[in-house]
Amino acid sequence: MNRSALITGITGQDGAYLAQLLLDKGYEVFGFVARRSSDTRWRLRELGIDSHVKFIYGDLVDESSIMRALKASRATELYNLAAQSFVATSWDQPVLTAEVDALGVLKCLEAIRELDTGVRFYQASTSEMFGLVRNQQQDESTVFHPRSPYGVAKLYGYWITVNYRESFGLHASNGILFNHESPLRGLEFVTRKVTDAVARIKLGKQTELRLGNIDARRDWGFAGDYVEAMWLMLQQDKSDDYVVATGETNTVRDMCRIAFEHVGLNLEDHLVIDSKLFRPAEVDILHGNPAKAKACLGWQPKTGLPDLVRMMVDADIRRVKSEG
Ligand code: NAP
Ligand code: G4F
Repeated sequence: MNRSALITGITGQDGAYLAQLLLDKGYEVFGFVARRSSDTRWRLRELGIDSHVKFIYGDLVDESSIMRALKASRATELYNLAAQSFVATSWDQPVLTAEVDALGVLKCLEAIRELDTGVRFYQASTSEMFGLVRNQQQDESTVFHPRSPYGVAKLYGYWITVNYRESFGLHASNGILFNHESPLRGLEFVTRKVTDAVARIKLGKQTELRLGNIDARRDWGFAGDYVEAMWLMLQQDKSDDYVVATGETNTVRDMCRIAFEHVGLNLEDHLVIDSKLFRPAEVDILHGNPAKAKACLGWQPKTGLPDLVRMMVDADIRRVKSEG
């Protein structure tokens, strides 16, 4: 059977790994890409798949472009990964964040409803929706209390996906993914900021690393493992919502230590705490319980934090060396 998928956010970290996974499975992969003034396809090139993806220009704020992309691609699966995904930016651009991360989801669902061709839908929901958590592991029944305009916008995306499933019988699933990282992570996120800095310090190109709240705890997994869970959700007879996490939680400080120790450096010699990098409201701890995804999807995380961090540091050392 010929299978085709349309991926919004294909130029992002998850989009690149998901495109690679689907191409490996024999899918025809269409990438829904926003027009930008400079090149955004470096991740697809790093994975060697740029020329295998068929690109369609569009933007999540423009419903007509989503409709056109669905028609042109004849996709049977739509993965909505596009978002303003950086939490800190959501306090500076809350309206844009809501337009893309909340209403953008509704626009995808409306396009699917209108076309009525049975397209299966994946929504990139997030553990940021849990926000102010009590002291237990978060699962699909945990109460939401988002702490940022990003988390609030994503919560709308989550509920409108549930609502269109219940109202119109769409095959629409939410993956509630905890933080996941990789060598393709954007430099603004803390793990990649740290591994890039470690590489530069090791190679004599930088001396300090400025961070905000290093006591925050996150449940960090590898993006390459997590895109498999996205695909599995759309292969189920019934759509549903799933937490995807490792079940382990560590502080930013723990993560930094692994990165510095990997290259024989001492974190305390280089770390500067900068109060400007603290957020107006913080998510202090995220700790997921992926039992449902394990039981129903047969999904397992394969990469632990130490291996993930070492993989990222090694990739950044190679990159920084190649800069000359
Ligand atoms: P990312 O690297 O920041 O990628 C975001 C993607 O969205 C990029 O391709 C970007 O395109 C695209 N995009 C942004 N605004 C758009 C618009 N208006 N129209 C069309 N495309 C637009 O994010 P990621 O880490 O891969 O995450 C993928 C999704 O999962 C996001 O929805 C994120 O919120 C969610 N999520 C991520 C994590 C995580 O830990 N990574 C955890 C839970 C949920 P450009 O390249 O042109 O900017
Ligand atoms: O790496 P972060 O920016 O990721 P955050 O805010 O947890 O969001 C990521 O994961 C979410 C899933 O839970 C996604 F939905 C979202 O799209 C994104 O992918 O920050 C992690 C922690 C925070 O507590 C932050 O305050 O690291 C802390 N931190 C400390 N210093 C820093 C820094 N974060 C960044 N980005 N930069 C710092 O200098």
